[in-house]
Amino acid sequence: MRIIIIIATLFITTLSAHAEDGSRLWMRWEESGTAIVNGPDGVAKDELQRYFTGREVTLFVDPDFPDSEGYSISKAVDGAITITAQTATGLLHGAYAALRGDRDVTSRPFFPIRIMNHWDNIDGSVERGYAGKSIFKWDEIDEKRGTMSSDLRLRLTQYSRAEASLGLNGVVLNNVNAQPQVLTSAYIKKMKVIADIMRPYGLHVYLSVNFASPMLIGGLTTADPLNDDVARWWQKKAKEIYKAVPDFGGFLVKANSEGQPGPGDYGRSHTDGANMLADALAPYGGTVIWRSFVYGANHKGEDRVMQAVSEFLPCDGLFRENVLLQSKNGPLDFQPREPYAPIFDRMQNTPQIAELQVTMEYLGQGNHVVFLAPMWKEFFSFVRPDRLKGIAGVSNVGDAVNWCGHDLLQANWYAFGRLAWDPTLSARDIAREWLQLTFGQGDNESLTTMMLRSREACVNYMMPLGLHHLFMFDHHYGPQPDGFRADYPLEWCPVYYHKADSIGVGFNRSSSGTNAVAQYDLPWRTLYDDPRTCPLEYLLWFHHVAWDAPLTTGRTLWQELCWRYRMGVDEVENIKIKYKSAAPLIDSERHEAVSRKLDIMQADARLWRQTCLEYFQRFSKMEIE
Ligand code: BDP
Repeated sequence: MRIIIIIATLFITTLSAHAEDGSRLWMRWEESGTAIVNGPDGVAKDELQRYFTGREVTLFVDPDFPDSEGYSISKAVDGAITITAQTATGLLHGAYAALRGDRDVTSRPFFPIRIMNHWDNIDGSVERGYAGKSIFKWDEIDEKRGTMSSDLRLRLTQYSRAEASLGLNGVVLNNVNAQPQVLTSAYIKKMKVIADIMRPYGLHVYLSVNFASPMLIGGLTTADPLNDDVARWWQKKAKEIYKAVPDFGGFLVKANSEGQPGPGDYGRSHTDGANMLADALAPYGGTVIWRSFVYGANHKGEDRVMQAVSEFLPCDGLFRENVLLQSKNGPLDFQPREPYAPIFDRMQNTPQIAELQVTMEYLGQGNHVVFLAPMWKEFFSFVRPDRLKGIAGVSNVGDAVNWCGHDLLQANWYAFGRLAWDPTLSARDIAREWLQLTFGQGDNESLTTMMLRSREACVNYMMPLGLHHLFMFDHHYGPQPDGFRADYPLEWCPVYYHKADSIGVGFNRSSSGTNAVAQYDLPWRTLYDDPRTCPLEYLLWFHHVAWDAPLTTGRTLWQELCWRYRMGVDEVENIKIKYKSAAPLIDSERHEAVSRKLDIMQADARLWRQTCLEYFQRFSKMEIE
């Protein structure tokens, strides 16, 4: 008998351990089926009926509730709760908040646009994706019948649930480097099937579009935005799209950037291009999201970080009302640390969206643990959220069982969504909430601290003190500080960014250099301009500093550099120790998977330190301390 019990226990333990594959994300509620849920049928009701552990919930639609996506949750003395909202989507957001444990709150989203950008190609590959292939398996959608396999349907439903649980309201299904085929009738029909799955979760679908589509799939000889046939082609496309998907969100456009076509090919401006598309979408309430990530071509010799402002300032105030400008948080490209992008200061008459990268292109990709909420909070400390219309996250999701390829990186998806709903939440609160929901082990201070400090660790072991873009060409994973190729644009070469020489290191962007500081509002403009007042975090971003220059820390620049690289590596050691000691709190399956990743992170951190310091030493001729 005892043996049978032991075997049975072992069997059950194995089974439950096996279930800990990360696939349930932060939505690990057990099915209870105990609650009585009153109110309209829909996903909110279904979710609560299945998972709510209290006794009774009432869903109440109040047309006068002041926000179409928000909700309030109130609790009566007997423990029953009422969720009030104006719409089914509001009720759903309230239901997820209730499942998270929120009570007696009224909540509404801060940003009107909260959107996930997938850099997924229609062939299933994902640009800068580190979690397998795309979840949108276009090939497996039968557009004639409007069907897909039950596996795919389940996956996309789970995905929609996850986004809705965070309160997001939009998903761009495909890569900004857009394949034109996505606008063919077959793909529009496929998109309809996806949109029908997402709609009950309050999600609008958007598409990235290729500006040359009228030529590439429409048979026209031009894509000039001022050509009538071109405008008509887009109007017809818009009509076709909205017939299939009446709540289609709109187009995301990467134009005249990194080889993508755009209005510039015809001597036209960004406003000409964006406004033509905006006019096509306007009758249906659609939006054009135009990206400012543009450099090169027209800006020979201009400091790359200044080019977005130079290019877009002349357009300020000239876009149609349904055009939004989307810019990355920093002026370069998703580096571990950048100062904020001054385009948010300069474009005063254009509604803007901030683009944040949830996928870890420049942050150790699928291997390092870098919790990004502190980085995004840092951005919001410079760019006030109320100056933004929306927030977009470049997704880190793929078809990996645990969605993100790394269990701890699910936290970045979570953090992005939570900040999109409420940018005033603290990084600490988000980390704690996520840990609690994901591992269910109460408040673990050690893990919380580990996550909060991980981003600074990464900055230190990769590129401290304002250094940037020391990455290997193309894949952006490891260090390549000596990177230079005569056949590449200079803006892709690490040596262009650090400018190390026998005197010192750093890019002079002060008023005596490229004067990029002039694009910033006060007080940052003056603070950044002077190496004595420039925060150390940005020192080498804005200044070329002598190796032996004394810093406010009491160390010379060279000593500080060595010290920070060391700190970065040491912190990774700390992260490993903290994670190891949390073993009793985490199921062995996820604990081991993450531990393996931490080993890689540690080896990489050491390599970063060694490669960069040995390289810079060639110029400083000083000893690595
Ligand atoms: C860079 C990526 C590239 C993207 C580009 C973009 O390396 O893959 O296409 O940004 O944002 O960070 O358009």
